[in-house]
Amino acid sequence: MNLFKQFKNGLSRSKTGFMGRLDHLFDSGDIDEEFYDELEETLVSGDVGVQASMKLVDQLREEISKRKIKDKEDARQVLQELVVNMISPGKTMFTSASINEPTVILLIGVNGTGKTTSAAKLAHLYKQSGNEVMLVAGDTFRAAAIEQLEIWAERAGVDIVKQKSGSDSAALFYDAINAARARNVDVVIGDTAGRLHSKYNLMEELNKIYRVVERNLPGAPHQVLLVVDATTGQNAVVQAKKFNESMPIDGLVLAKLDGTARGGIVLNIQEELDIPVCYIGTGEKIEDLAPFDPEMFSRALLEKN
Ligand SMILES: Nc1nc2c(ncn2[C@@H]2O[C@H](COP(=O)(O)OP(=O)(O)OP(=O)(O)O)[C@@H](O)[C@H]2O)c(=O)[nH]1
Ligand SMILES: [Mg+2]
Repeated sequence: MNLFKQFKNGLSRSKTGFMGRLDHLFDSGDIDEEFYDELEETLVSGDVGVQASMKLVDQLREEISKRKIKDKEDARQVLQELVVNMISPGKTMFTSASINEPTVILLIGVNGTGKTTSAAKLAHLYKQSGNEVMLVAGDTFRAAAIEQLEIWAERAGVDIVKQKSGSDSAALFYDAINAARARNVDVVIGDTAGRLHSKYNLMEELNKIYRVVERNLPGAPHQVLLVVDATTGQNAVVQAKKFNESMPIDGLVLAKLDGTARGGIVLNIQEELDIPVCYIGTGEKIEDLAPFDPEMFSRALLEKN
């Protein structure tokens, strides 16, 4: 199945409500105040968020009047364009400016969002494009987490740096950077333990990892990716806010977009926090990660079913 289809399926399964309402809205009737009101409501119901929904509807109103649009299908097209414009795609295949130092990428997020799987997928992606890659088993809380990443490292055919469970994650990252230097590794991809954004101590630990990495390698971590479960919707905004306080987030990995995904959240996070989506996860296999494409996203979300 191609990526667009996968994407569209993931979004629409969730959105029988949202997408059905959109279709209904754009299929008949006039472009009048009622239409704009209902559109705003529909967008909010699709997790787009109040702020982003209002902005989109205002912009749509303006464009429709400027371009003298009468046809609803044309209006739908304009809305698609506006959604694309609202989203700035995040950086993918990140490499640091220095060729002599490794690029460090960290994956963070709440429990079970898909961090470990995404770390493995990223390792695969970077390796495929010719980089020397090292995975770091930064989730030192559970032995099973370390084993899980070991299996992935083997599948991806990349190095892994680990410590026994219970050891200090920040110290492991410090050592991993040294090991990466010694082995001429291009990209270090760090898994971390899942943590609830409301748990102060756990968030402090994340901040410690950040500081220790930066101390060993100024400028690092070069990319901090928050892994968000696309099926959870609204809560992702709160997570992003909280995690961003412990470690500045550069972008999101929207995992499980093949499931019953709530795609509107992309716009919500973009508008509220100005954090771009870098990658989307579309399955459980190592190759099921793709750079986020705003145009494709907009089409999948808004195109007529
Ligand atoms: N369908 C689907 N499943 C995914 C995707 N990404 C991860 N998963 C599944 O989600 C579950 C959790 O994934 P993990 O990578 O272990 O999540 P985690 O964030 O590392 O979890 P913790 O370490 O416990 O916090 C696993 O069963 C994965 O196979 C995805 O893009 N699509
Ligand atoms: Mg994990």
